[in-house]
Amino acid sequence: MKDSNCIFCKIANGEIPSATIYEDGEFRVILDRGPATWGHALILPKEHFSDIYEIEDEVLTKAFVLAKKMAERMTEVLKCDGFNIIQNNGSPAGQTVFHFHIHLLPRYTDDGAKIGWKPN
Ligand code: DGP
Repeated sequence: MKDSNCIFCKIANGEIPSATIYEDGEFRVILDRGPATWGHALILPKEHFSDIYEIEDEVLTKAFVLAKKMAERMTEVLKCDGFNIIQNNGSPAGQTVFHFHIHLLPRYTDDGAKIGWKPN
């Protein structure tokens, strides 16, 4: 259900303009306003779910299938060298907007972005 106070609800449903790179009936993919790398984008479901615990499995599945398709297409277009697909849940994990979203992060050799978890 739409949350009238949620900025990503407004963006996903076209009430606030955004740099949209893909849209269908259920999702909008926009460029992040503070890109960590060139082409950093976000998949937003049009329906409001605050995080992975709340999102319906069917929507979650479609969101990650879309993430794969976007990664394939963005890799072709941007000619990036790698790709992070990141999804944060809760403040300690870095979530700042409480509307489920998936980060699409094209990576470039030596891009210097401090992203990506590595085991010690
Ligand atoms: P997270 O930290 O996982 O909740 O990511 C939120 C991301 O959303 C962060 O990279 C900044 C981006 N963001 C926040 N507000 C806006 C906005 O109004 N427009 C756009 N394009 N991106 C936003």
